[in-house]
Amino acid sequence: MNNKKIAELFNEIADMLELSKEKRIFEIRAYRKAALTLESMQEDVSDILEKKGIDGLMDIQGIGKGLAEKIKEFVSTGKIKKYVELKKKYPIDFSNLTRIQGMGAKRAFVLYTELGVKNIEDLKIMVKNHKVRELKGFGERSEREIENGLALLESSKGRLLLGTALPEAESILKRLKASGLVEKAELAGSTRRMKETVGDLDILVTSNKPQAVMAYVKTIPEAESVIAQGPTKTTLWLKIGMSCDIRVVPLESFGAAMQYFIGSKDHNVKVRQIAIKKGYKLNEYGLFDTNGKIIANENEAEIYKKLEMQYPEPEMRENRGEIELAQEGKLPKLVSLENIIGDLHVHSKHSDGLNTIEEMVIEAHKLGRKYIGFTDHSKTEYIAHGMDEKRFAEYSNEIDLLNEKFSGKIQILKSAETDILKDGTLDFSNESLEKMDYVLASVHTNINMPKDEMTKRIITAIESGYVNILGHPTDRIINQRPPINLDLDKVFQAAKDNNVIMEIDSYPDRLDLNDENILKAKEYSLKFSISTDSHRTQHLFLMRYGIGTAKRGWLKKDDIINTYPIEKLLNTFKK
Ligand code: DGT
Ligand code: CA
Ligand code: CA
Ligand code: ZN
Repeated sequence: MNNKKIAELFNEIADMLELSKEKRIFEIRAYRKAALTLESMQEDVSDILEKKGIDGLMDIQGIGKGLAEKIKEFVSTGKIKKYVELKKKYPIDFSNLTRIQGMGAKRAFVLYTELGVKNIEDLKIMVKNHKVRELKGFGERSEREIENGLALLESSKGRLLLGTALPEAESILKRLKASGLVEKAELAGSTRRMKETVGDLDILVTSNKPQAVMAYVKTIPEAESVIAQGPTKTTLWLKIGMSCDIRVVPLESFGAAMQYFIGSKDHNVKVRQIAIKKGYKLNEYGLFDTNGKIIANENEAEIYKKLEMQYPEPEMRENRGEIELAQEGKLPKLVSLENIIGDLHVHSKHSDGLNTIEEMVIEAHKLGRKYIGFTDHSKTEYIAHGMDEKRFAEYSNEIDLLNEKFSGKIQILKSAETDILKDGTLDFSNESLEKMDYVLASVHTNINMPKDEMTKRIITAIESGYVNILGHPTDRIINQRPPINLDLDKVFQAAKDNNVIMEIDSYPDRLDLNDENILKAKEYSLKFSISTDSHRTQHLFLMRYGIGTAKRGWLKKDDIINTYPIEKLLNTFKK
């Protein structure tokens, strides 16, 4: 994918422009917006250029002539001249440094001019020697926060978001299938299990020309280099910054190979023990009896069947109790994307979204959604252009009018992502809250509170009698920001007592609640809302990541309120 790389360059150009004396706000914004668009685009810009030329690029919302030319420049030369020039002046690794929570381009620049910090490694040394705390505007607390940020970056090393890995894997699979060299091509590994972060991609294919497949995979545009190659396995280094194992396996043992390479390793170890207890042997070539006779190999489901187990969906395969359930025939029937008929966390231009309410509604309708709930931000989120009471009234009127216009097609629900303030009160008057079809409430500010205070703050909101859904309950950002300090048991109990629903935010760097917390919340018989937290039309497609997470948390259709028809949905909001 060129898109990711160009998005990264555009963001860095914006960083560097922010540092220049003449503040070109519009230019900076244009780069940032284009970067966001590129990140969420399905089609690679090189394909668009090939098919429709530069005009095709200019058809993309937020990309004008100047930026389209820069994209073209990158695709044909691998460089953007403007970036190279700016970089001479600012030889700083902004894209990694700004991944640290609270570190913008300006702070990174101060660290560079004062301490010569160019990259993460330099920063580590300066933090270790306590040089950062001595800088004006930093201090001991900032230094500690940077230290925590560095640790988080370290622990996530090399693991990319599922939202980056899955589209990349799909584009490689598509190419393989189109090559005419393979019969089957399937995704395995953690990506297939929809794990929130991915170490490397694992792809299995069958082919009667393994040599040709191995020669072909070296040439795909996603590949940067070849790490290792044998007669049936190639490991590529991909441009997006991760490796990819591609294996050619025999058609007759494809099922066994899938069972093995989907993993997880812990799941496999346990399944193999079950095979041994039955007097069998299980490996990536098949399930065999003591004489080496094949019991099952071509079909994955058949292997589980012969082991007297139900077939566990890949998302469940973590050895968290699914194997025992499969043996007892008690696996839950998991929710699927097709069950989802609405989306209850969507932003528009009324706060920090890119599109109008109507544009979002039209796209949701095309996706087959029966209802869509708007949740623009409240006033405390001033950076996100949050709404005060007056602007909420205007927004409310617009929703009423659009409901008439789209009547019979899709229902528009009125809500707001209402900040939970420091003391647990909500960021709208009761009068406005009462006008909403439901209230989504989230924590966005003062996120470093101690555990008991934070728990009390959220429980106060839950007990207000107004809150229906708790938005991204732990407020973590994967690889960037740890979860807030929360006694989840207390929060879940309060939510149960007050009929408050837990959100599963599908945005790939959130996935909040995560799989483990969903399993915990299930013990309290809570209900869930899987939402996209969309800020533009393309984000409405992110639902599948929330579904993957929900499946990893063993959720069924009935656990999830946005599978309900509208009447039942509105009933669940009644207090
Ligand atoms: P990742 O790449 O760290 O996100 O996680 P996975 O699960 O994709 O792990 P990976 O790529 O090392 O291996 C893919 C699958 O292959 C893994 O899920 C299970 C299987 N596998 C790998 N190594 C072993 C092993 O030593 N024993 C068993 N039973 N299975 C293994
Ligand atoms: Ca893997
Ligand atoms: Ca692997
Ligand atoms: Zn939010």
